[in-house]
Amino acid sequence: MLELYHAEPASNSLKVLLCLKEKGIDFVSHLVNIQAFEQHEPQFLKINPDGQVPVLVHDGTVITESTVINEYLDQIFPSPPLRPADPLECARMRLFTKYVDEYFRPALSQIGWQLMIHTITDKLSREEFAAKLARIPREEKREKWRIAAAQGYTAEQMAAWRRTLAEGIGKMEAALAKGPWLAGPHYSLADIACFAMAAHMPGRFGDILNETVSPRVMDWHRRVRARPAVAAALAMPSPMQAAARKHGPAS
Ligand SMILES: N[C@@H](CCC(=O)N[C@@H](CS)C(=O)NCC(=O)O)C(=O)O
Repeated sequence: MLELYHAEPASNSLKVLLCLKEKGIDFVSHLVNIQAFEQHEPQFLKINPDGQVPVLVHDGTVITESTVINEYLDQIFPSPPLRPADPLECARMRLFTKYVDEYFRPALSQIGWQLMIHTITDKLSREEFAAKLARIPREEKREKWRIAAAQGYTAEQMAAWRRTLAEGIGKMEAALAKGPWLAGPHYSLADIACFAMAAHMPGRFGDILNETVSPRVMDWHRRVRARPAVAAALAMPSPMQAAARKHGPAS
């Protein structure tokens, strides 16, 4: 049996949902409301001591990290393949998934967090928030929550993260000049990783992602969005949808 612990259909959770839906795999969905700090509850920390989603549980075995989960799923359920058989195409796929994990997603996350955090923390007293912070297992996550809720990030930091997003979109634009999908001729985990991050970007980051600056990425975005698996993943229910629609994804 496959179980997925996930949050809103965006970002890292969307990455795994897109893979599961593309392969038509049945799974039990456990929604984790990260706005309500459910990811830091003792019962969730027993499943993932890092206190973050997504988490896949396959026949009782826990697998964490969205990119690792997707590669695992592609090995266990090889049809349709989402890792190219051609070694060079596969290397291109991995360069995108690595870039997303190391640069693109952290930048997007910090910006989204800053925009979203007060809708969560304003409902809490100082003491309640301090208690929530103390339960966060990962130092970088604790800092992210703390800084965004307190003084917020500086304009320079926010500008640097926006430059990273523009750089990532530039890499995608360049790749799409060479083929229909990011790694080449086949839809792959590279497209899934990048779309999971860029799904909500048109409009919200209109200066970075638009028909003039990144026409190929805009066209790719429409083609990915038109896939039935993608529509199904985006339609997954979420306790965070209302807030995400208003403020952008926070993760
Ligand atoms: N590298 C991890 C990152 C997971 C992650 O940051 N997940 C976010 C949601 S997209 C989370 O659980 N955040 C909870 C928190 O910050 O407290 C992955 O790719 O799975």
